[in-house]
Amino acid sequence: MPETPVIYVLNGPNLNLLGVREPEIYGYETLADVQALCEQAAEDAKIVFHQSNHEGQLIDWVQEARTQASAVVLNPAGYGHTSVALLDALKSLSIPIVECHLSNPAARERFRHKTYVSLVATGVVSGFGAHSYELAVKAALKLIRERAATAARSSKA
Ligand code: CA2
Repeated sequence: MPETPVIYVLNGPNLNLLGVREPEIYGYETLADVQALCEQAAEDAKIVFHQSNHEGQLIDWVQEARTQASAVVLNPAGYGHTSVALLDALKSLSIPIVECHLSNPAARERFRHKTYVSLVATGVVSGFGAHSYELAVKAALKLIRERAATAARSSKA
């Protein structure tokens, strides 16, 4: 684990439109507002925050997180419901993955009820708008600290 914990917060397609369209579903905060909330929630950890509309770019960042991050918070957006390739990339990680959604996909159309990401996520936060990200970053921090404590205990034993 890097000395300063690093949390990758990755955002999938169309989330660059946040706060601009469909505020009744996704809220009025922009993606820049969401980034600021994540940075506030991160305490001593560093946030690396990215958004892309391209599947391959998201996969490249997941692969980068293998060596650069202590945890990943991921809102895969539409790719969560479709991308086996993103799932395969996530499977290569041995750090916590927190899946995050602004809306509650389980309360929406049937095709949103399942994501591939959930198969490998440690946990999922959904339905709280931009606050979902704060909760997800807090959850990631807790998981990072628990892992560090476990590693310290086993190195003493
Ligand atoms: O609730 C979420 O965070 C979602 O991941 C958002 C995805 C959707 O496909 C998932 O089922 C649930 C859609 C992201 C689209 O973002 C927009 C934001 C503003 C305006 C239009 C789209």
